[in-house]
Amino acid sequence: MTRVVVISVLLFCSLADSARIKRRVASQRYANPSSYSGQTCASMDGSCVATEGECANDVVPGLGCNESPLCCLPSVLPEHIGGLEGLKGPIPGTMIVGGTEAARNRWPWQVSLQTSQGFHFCGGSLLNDQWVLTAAHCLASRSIGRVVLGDHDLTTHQGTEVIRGVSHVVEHPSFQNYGSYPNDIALVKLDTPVSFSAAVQPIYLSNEGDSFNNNECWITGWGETRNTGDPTKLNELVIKVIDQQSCARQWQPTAILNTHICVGDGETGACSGDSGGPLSCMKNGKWTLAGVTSFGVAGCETGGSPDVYTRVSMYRPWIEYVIRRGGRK
Ligand SMILES: [Ca+2]
Repeated sequence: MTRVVVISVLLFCSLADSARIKRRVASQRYANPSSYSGQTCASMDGSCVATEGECANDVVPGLGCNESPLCCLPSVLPEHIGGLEGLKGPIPGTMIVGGTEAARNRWPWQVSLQTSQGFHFCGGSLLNDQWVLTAAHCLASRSIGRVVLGDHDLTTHQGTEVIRGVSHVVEHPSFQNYGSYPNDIALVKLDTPVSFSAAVQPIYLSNEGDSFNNNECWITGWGETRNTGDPTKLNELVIKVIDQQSCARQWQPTAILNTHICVGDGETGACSGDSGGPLSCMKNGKWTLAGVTSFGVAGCETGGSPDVYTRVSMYRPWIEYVIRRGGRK
């Protein structure tokens, strides 16, 4: 147990080319309107929006929109993004060992929890227009000064960022900040709701009983890369969910609880600064939040010990209860 440390960061790993290209295509869909020939807003399950602000950075001007609407805002759900072969994504982030820099705003539910001075210390996931899910241990030693949504490069302003303060923080009442960090989950209520855009979208919450062992899953974050990448940019890693028994064997059997979900091989995965961020899995055609980054082995690049995430599906009743009560105790 002495090797257990809280993760506050993630790395990224290489993925199958096909998956990478597919995702890149999805994330590039706003960048090159001329490549949408033959597409309509409706065929992308999009909607025409009539105010210029809603179009910002989502430039698919007039695609299937008549008269006053300015642009089409395509659905961000990946199942609607087929048929755009030929678009090329950004150059892969070759500096990241086994991983890559995420395409901009590919993970629009990813948020950065920062101090009031703008120091990123943890990630989180947007659940609706005012609530973010993160890890309770993120809040044990720091308080959130601001929540940044819609970001990619923490060092530059790209125009998609949305910044909010915090009105409520609700840690799970049974969280323990030691051992294997049971119930490492917390909810953060933004001081004012956000509007959704291509860069800011919620992720579906997993249901009780959901399993993700055979799903496409990714982890993301601005955490340490151990000199394998640039942590000022959002990094991503496709990662395999490890079955509970194997994970318990590789850790200590008592360390892995049924409220945990394990991923990866320990060589690549989460690291300091990634804590609280999402394990996003494709389930029934929707990106679904399967886990919250909790802990791993110190040093991060340690084979044989999967990263351990809080299994979100086990907490759905608690999450709904807290949100329904608006954060009141
Ligand atoms: Ca930025």
